[in-house]
Amino acid sequence: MLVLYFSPGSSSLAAHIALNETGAPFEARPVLVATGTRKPEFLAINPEGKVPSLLIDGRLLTEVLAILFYLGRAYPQAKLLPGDIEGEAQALSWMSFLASTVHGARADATQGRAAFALAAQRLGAGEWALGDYSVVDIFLFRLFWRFAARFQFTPDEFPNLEAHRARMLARPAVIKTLAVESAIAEKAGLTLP
Ligand SMILES: N[C@@H](CCC(=O)N[C@@H](CS)C(=O)NCC(=O)O)C(=O)O
Repeated sequence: MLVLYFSPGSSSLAAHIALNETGAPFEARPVLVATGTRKPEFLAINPEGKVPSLLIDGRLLTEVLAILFYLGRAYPQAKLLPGDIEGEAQALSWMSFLASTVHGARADATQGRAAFALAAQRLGAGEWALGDYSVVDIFLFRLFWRFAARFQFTPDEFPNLEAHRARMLARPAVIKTLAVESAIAEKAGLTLP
């Protein structure tokens, strides 16, 4: 049994999309950043007070990178990770870069631009980060979707990241996840992204 604790539009969006991509049954439990994540009930589940938090048969798994890796490996039929060791290592390299360099630059527009310039360079002219669609694309999408809006990137700044975001927004799992999260955000008076 999988349970995902998420807050609309936050880091947990990547895990939520990946779960919908796998087709696995899961329960999604909303917990709003900064209010819900600091409540004792949630800290009893994850003392770090962060989303995403995934329970796998009651066992806690945290960190976007680890959850995406787990889902990619646990549901191979969804083809969210390459099947060879070098491909998997490339996925971990990309996701480590996204979790540290890109997510780490979220508080500052200048650093954010520099980080996304590196991400754009990594992506290059390809449709997907690793050639075929993978969890890396989900992670990259969530960060660009959120921070392009926050930093007010113009459409010509990162054309390949814009095109990647458009490809992602056409995927049924992304459409479904954003519909669920937008409805919860609206009720809470939040706007996405
Ligand atoms: N390194 C963590 C970062 C997760 C994170 O920063 N989550 C934020 C939302 S984007 C959060 O839960 N904040 C709630 C809080 O600090 O109270 C990961 O990759 O999962």
